[in-house]
Amino acid sequence: MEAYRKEIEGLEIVTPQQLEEYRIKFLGTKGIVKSLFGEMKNVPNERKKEFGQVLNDFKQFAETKYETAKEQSAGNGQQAVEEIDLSLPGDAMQTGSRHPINLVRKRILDIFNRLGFAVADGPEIEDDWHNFTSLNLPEHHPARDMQDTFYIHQNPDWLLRTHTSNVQTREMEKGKLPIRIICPGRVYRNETISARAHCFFHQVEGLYIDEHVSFADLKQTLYFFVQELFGKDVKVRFRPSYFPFTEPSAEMDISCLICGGDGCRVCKHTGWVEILGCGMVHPKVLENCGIDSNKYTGYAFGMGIERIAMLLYQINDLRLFSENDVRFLRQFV
Ligand code: 2NL
Repeated sequence: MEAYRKEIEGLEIVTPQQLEEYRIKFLGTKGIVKSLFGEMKNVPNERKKEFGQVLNDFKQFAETKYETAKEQSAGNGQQAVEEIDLSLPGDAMQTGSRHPINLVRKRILDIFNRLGFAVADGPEIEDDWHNFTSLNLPEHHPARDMQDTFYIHQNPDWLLRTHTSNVQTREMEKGKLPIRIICPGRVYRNETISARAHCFFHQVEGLYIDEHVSFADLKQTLYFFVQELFGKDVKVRFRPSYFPFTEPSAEMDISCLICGGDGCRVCKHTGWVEILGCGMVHPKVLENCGIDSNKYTGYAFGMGIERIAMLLYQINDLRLFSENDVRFLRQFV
């Protein structure tokens, strides 16, 4: 016991691990104190009292050492806690950023809002009439092939809309004129996914119907729009085109933002980039939606938001918009 006392006195217990080792060695169920008590049975009866006292003293001694060391190491821990400076600034929270498609959509809508266009929306799951037939795209029309889409299994009349024109046909059917709306939304096409095509993308379409609406109104409105979006120096040109729902139809190009019209990869060395399609609403479309085409005329246009975002931010792969890679998304404010 004397030897153990010396050993204990000389021990330096600092870490919780050392404390636990000490406890197991001296005070544990198979520890030294326990085993010394086990010796009691070998002590003659007349000396048991004396031996018991010495043993109890030793036990007390060993326990005191444990308690003191425990308090000290707890004290060390306490000190460590107090060293944390609560007045320091915290870890910065990661804030998100807006998706480039949303940023561009907002810019487009803001411009048309200022021209008096109201935002309208409608269903992404649409029936054949509102997506195709009412827009002068009857069942076997070849232009339907270019807008091959996804059909809903349970009902062959239902499909994922291929453009946001369904919003406009629904608005026309309501019978309230004039109409001046801008329609943003997600649309679907059955396309093989690549850098330039995806099975879904985002569109903004506009529609203006009133008495005496002319192609000149269309040109001036779109010219104002691109000047607001791309800057006053932008040039425009209209090329004749074909859409089943407009007549006449045109595609609008702007002077290339990258090379200023000198020719580069973005404009394929033409100096021009296509940004939207447009035209005068086909009389048949007006009649399909219950509007008197002798009294009313209108223009319509449509553009892909991805395409405009790619031009504005010089993005060369459409897939980046839907991959949700934060290294890409973080770059837009
Ligand atoms: C494009 C071309 C266009 C329209 C969309 C439209 C809608 C109605 C009636 C007539 Cl309800 N036209 N929309 C017209 C011309 C072109 O979009 O390239 N979009 C990405």
